[in-house]
Amino acid sequence: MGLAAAGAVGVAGGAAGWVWSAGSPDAGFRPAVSGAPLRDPEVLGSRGGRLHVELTAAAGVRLAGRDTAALGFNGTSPGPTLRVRPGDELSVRLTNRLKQPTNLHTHGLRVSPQGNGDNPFLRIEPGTSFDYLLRIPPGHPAGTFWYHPHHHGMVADQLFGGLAGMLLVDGGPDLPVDRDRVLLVTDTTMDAGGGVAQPGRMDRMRGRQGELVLVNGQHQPSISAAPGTAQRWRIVNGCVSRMLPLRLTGHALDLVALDGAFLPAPASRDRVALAPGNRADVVVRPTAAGRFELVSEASDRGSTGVGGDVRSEPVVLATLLSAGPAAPVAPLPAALPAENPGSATEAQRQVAFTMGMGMGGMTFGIDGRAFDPERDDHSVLFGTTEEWTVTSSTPMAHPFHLHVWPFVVLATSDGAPLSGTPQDVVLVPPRGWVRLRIPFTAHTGRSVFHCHILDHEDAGMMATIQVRR
Ligand SMILES: [Cu+2]
Repeated sequence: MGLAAAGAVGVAGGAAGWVWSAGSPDAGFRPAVSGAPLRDPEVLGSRGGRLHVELTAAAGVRLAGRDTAALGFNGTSPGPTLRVRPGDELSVRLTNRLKQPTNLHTHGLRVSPQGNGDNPFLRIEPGTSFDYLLRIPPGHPAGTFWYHPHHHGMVADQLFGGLAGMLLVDGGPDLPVDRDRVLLVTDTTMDAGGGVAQPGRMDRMRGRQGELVLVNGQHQPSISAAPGTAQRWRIVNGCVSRMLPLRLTGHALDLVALDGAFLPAPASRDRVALAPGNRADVVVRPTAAGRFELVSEASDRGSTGVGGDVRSEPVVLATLLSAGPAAPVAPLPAALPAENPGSATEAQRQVAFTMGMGMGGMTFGIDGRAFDPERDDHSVLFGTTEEWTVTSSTPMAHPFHLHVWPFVVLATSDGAPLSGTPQDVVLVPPRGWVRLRIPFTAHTGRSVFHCHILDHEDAGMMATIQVRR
């Protein structure tokens, strides 16, 4: 066997000659490429009001410059970026070449959950295809969304495996930027041979965090931007469980949108914290040459309550390289087309849900019950507005996600800053609560709400909702 054939195995010199440490756990997975220029995933855009795409989910993608057994759509992780406009029809033929069932969720899109729409109850068997048809309403907000599988029980494994992609709705305001980029952040753990590691029981309890944090499938890519230029970065937290408290050294982050919804005006923030599922659109405007790091800072999601803190260490996601003479930056627009959050609307009903663990912390559920797709947990009259109080009865934070119907966060027990705009994921603090206003407009049908720590969702922290006329 020659060196080339040995591939990625580790090599150590010893008194007895060369010792191969193939596959030993401490050999680990090492990125072959780190710091390369950030690549955009392939873009598939709509024409004449239609976009038809074929997405094949299968194992075998390049990650961090290495061939791996990780999962992808059409041979890449992330999959292609889908670009549509309000009023478009998006048809997706999803082909499942995995060894287990899968399906597709268009995270954040305000589309029908019925039939072959954004239906989380569908089960696409291995070796079969399914035709989705997503009708984007004409009034749909322009913004940053994403797609990933949502087959209950396998969501965490399939996302950790690499199945995710960007979904952009165009038609927003022209921001004064030179580049519009997507940064889909995912994490995974690979063994030395490029296989995706299986998490242990405690990892599932905490919510697994991958050792390898990737941006568009790349390890610590570099992003070039000359002083005086501006870039829009659409950052998605596509991690199974990892919080991303983001900071860009030497810069403020000019936040323009959160969860696909524009803020009323750009907000200059030192730090933007994204829970799993959250998205932030920020404008980055270097004024001087330098090397700056986009960092996810240390975070603490509480503890499992059965021995085990839920923390993550700081990690560098990407590097901003700015070269050239210092130059001033163009101002951002003073106002953005934020939706009216409907503050005048009185909620017709007050509702409370509790995200919790039972049986000594070994089971996950909502209101003490594990997910049952056959059971109707909450029924809503179409066109009404509800005020929900969602509580975590555990010493752990849980990111709450509702499909199809976005909410406005009215208050949180930890006093986190409020966006005032519609969002679809909000972090419920450990033993804390959030209060949400949810207008159930635009769509009827049956869908789900759940914890976006996807190990918790797979373990049962999900419930059904039915919106009917
Ligand atoms: Cu959770």
